[in-house]
Amino acid sequence: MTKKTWWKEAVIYQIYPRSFMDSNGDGIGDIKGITSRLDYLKYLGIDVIWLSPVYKSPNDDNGYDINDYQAIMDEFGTMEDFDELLAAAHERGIRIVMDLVVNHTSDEHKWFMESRKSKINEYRDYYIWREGKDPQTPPNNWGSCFGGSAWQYDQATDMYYLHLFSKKQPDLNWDNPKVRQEIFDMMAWWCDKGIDGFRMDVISMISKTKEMPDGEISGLYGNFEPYCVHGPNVHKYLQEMNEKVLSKYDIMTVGETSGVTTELAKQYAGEDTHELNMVFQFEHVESDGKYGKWTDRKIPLTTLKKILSRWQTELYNTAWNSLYWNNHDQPRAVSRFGDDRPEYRKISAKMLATCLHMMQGTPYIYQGEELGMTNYPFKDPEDFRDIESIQAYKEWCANGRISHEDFWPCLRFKSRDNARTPVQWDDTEQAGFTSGTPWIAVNPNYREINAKKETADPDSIFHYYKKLISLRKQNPIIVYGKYELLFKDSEDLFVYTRTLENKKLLVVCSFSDRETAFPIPEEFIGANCMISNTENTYDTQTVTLRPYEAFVLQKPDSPQ
Ligand code: TEU
Ligand code: CA
Repeated sequence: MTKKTWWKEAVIYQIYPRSFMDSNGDGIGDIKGITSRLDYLKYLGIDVIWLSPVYKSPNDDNGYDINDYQAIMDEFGTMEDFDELLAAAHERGIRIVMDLVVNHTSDEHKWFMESRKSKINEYRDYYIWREGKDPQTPPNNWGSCFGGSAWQYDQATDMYYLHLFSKKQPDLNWDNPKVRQEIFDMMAWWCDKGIDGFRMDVISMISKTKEMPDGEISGLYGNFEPYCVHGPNVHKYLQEMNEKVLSKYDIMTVGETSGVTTELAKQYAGEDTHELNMVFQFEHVESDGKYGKWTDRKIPLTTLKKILSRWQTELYNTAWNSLYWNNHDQPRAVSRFGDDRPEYRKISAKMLATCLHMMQGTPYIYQGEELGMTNYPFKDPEDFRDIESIQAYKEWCANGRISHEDFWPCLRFKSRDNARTPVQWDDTEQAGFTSGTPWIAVNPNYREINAKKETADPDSIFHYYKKLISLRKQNPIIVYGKYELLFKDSEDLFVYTRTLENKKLLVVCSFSDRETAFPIPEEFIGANCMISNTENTYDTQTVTLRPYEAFVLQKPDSPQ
């Protein structure tokens, strides 16, 4: 049986600090900005903030390249600002989970600056160095996630270092016990400060095979996955981390584990495996690619249902799910899985929220999702700030592999910058995000879509999220009930039940922009409606669902 824990019952809100709220007019979101909006988050009802990285960083990848794990990025403020944020959050009963980026550091981290100096430097073995095949050729054909080779030549010692992301993000060598101890000490330092957990960046990539052969070519480079993802010692290292740090504190952990299967998740996040509390799986956001991850098409509903349902049933009573539609690396949920045309944006955003929040797992809301924020209307590659989007355009398009016409719709649909435009607070200049010039453009729809308007309107997406969150607090069945999918072959409807003891819920979500007839299952006729995104009633045998309608029925308790 699933043990009851606070993090299973929690709702998490992700903040990408650069784009959340700017307090001093330099156009960049900051920690004081976050503190100033805690009452808004309290009102929404969330329990935990996942804070994307706020550490010192040269910002090659917006803070995911860290050069000091125990200091705050200048643009974001000071350690005093952070302490104030943590205290102010705790006062309101909100916990803070830090982003832990320890697969790699910045190349400007002191460990790396030492490491590259000489082959006998005491930090040499903190990173992964190899001889080239010959002076002009890297050790193998692996490509990095952001384009180009995964190896960077370094003149000082005439060797290459491994970087699975940008060349300013060298991979740490987790096989070196000193590296592990440094990381564990740093984690304990943050825990002693009183933080409430870690979201662990690409934690499935920390262990690499000793042999590093060429990978299977996909595109211009070889694939490193079989050698670097879910590598030989990853579970051993996480168990060590758990024993030395995590188990000593009442904190929560979530691993970012791209490529994870349900089988692997049972190990990473099993009830009794002593590694992590939960992982992020990627199947539902990585099954739509056309050119690598790039695409302009929607995942078919039957595929989406199959994936999410498998995670629901496979992890039941053995491991724990995380639930999300989007984050700082993904396009906006309503544009991707819903329908952001003006007449459908609001209703489809509420439908997606219903569909996700009624499943088993800990739901994550990405900043602005509760407002129904949409993708940005990018016009040309100059509009991008994100290293991944900029590099992808160069690698796929500029060299003529694919025409601009074919690639552009995919790039603008999937670009991570869709999620990174500033949170739209009100209808004033720059959406109230900054009094200066924002580091990335505000979505021009901010006069229509903003927090001021959403909080004022009781029928808004914001208030719908607020209601879903409070329903979770009142109904253990939403957290602990058993999931079952109905109508699996429907391309229009996502329907499932949740069952706990003598209680049962029916969740019906239309993913269609047309009306759909839905036969209410016998046992739910006359049931209570817990929540709905329309004015419809559900007491007849067949209901005609509006486009993107969603509702939840609660069967009256059966006699015991
Ligand atoms: O993302 C790593 C990851 O799994 C990638 O697939 C990611 O989705 C990327 O967008 C490739 O398409 C994490 C962070 O969330 C991301 O922001 C960082 O850029 C990356 O690690 C490196 O730290
Ligand atoms: Ca600022």
